[in-house]
Amino acid sequence: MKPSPKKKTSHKRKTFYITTPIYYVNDVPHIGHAYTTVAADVLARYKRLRGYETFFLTGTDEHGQKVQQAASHHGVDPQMYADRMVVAFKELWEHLTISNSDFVRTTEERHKRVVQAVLQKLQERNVLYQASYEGWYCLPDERFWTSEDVVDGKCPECGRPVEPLSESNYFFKMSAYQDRLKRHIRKHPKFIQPESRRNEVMGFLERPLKDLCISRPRARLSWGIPFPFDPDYVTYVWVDALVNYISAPGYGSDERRFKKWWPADVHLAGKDILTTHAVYWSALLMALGLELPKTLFAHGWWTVDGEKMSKSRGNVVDPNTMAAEYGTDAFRYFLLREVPFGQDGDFSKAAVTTRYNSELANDLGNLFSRTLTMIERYSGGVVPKPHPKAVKTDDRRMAALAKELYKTVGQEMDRFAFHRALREIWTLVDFANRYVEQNAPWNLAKAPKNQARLDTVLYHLAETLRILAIYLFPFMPTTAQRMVTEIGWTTPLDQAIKPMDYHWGKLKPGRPVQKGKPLFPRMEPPTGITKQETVEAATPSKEIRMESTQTEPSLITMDEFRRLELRVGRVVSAEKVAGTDKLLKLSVDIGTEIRPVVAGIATRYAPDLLIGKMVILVANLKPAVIRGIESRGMILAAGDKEVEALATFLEPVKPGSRVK
Ligand code: ME8
Repeated sequence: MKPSPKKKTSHKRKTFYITTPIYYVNDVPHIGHAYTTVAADVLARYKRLRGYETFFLTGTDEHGQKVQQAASHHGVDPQMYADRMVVAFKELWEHLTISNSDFVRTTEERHKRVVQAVLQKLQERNVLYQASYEGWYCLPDERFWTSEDVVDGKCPECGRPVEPLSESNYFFKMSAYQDRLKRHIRKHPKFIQPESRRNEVMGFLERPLKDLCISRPRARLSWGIPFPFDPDYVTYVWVDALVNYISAPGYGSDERRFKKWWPADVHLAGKDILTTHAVYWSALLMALGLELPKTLFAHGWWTVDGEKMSKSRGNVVDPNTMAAEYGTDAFRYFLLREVPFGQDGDFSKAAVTTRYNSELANDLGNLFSRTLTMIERYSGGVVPKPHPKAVKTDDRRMAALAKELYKTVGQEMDRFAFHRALREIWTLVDFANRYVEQNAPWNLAKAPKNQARLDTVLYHLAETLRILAIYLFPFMPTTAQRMVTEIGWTTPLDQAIKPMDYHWGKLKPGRPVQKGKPLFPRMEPPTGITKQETVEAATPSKEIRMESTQTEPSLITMDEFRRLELRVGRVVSAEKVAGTDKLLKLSVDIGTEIRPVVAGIATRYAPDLLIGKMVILVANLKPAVIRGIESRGMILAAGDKEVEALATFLEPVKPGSRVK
């Protein structure tokens, strides 16, 4: 008998490489820069927690006309100016607890060498040529435009005036890659995200692609990386900048390291630099014979109080000030919770305060401090032991919800839907808050016979908070670490934690808890917000809350109500679900999509009667599988036991309209 071949097991760790744009140093960073970098940090931390070895790159773009001009305006040479400005970026990333693995500056030798090697390679591969360029130049954007591009003498991208220009330059044969790039985008739906941006790039590629001018005569612009084979020219700042994504992980200097990280998993950027990344960078990579990044995600744009952010308007928001005022974690949370990633958003202090008070101070902070106070009061300050016989259905439900988060939060994070991931996490926060009210530990504490139940309830709360902290960590690292430490679980969350640690029951009874200062002390609304607007977020003192819940019916806040997404739907099809008398399977048009919904209304309505009816759909209800059919939402109907009437509208309404 032949010996069976030894099984080869691979111990290669999963890797994740994520980048931000490298930011121009001509000015100090603002919330736009903070946004991209915080988002990248959240993804990097999330991947690390899930066991990925992660390379997270950010840096600064230091060459080019913009920086040269800013330096001369300040009367210093560009390198000195860049050295000074880079400090503001590095300090901000520290202030915002950004966990980047590397910080690349385009003026570093390690980067300049690679840019020159890239140019040399392009020259050898015969994809460069010299030609005279007649066109228009947008000075602030450093972009050439043709006469067809220019709109009324203005830059088509930023709307500022352009200047005529004619000079000899080097061109990259970008047009040669047009068809290949289109094929690549079609074949890889995840390459450019969100989908609207992908369509935008495909639209752009419908027109013939022009070759790219990649040099600047040194006589006109000295602040750049010289061409290795023609010292009269420096490299166009965009080519210089894009190369950072390969120079930092070792292209041309450390092939093993480079192979480990490239292709990048995600390039994050704002929608302003979509074309340079999706088209220029892709074509350059193809010319170099390198793989394209797996995903390029272009997020939306922040305005401030409804206006474009600009120095001249004086409304530029300093992220340092925001972090100092609200706390770094609350600021990070707000940026990712407020706006669906990919869409534009508006920043206002009123919006930050409202979310801070209602979601962080009230929902999360209060849950945490109440739990610790109760453990101190009723369990001698140590994590109590749950008693299997005292476990009730609600406890199991809470544990099941905590378990589900691994999948639901993971799915949303992998789709870059940070706001939805947070919404998933908040389903557990909300559940736990209701659980406190319903189980009223302060009542249980009144009779010694309830001790087993009291211990079990408090354990379930503490364990829920431990698990919540793991999921919150990528968003609010300092708070989450404090939470687990105060609750007696000393695992450092900034490393890959063991898969078991996500499981229910890892918190050891008997460990002392340590209650610190409130996680999120309440904030006064900024001047200009009325009391009315924040009254729903106001919390009475802990004692009053504990006592009052014994007599008050369970009231919800306006904010809790607003979390319900109710939409107008039109029933487009209805059929009985086989094997039951009660259920109908409906397809409901909500404007943007058709939702499958399983509804228990079959005893009241025949399917045909419902076609075309307008209904109210709870659109943000967690999907459920009922009798093997996925149900994505719930329709509203009246009736105490049996359904008596469907809720509908007096006037005609469009499917998808919000019901409020
Ligand atoms: O473009 N809203 O650098 P940059 C959201 N050096 N994000 C914003 C924003 C806003 N209002 N303002 C800026 C450059 N950003 C080049 C990049 S990469 C190879 C070279 C963010 O300093 C967003 O990520 O102008 C945007 O893409 C980036 O800052 C532009 O930074």
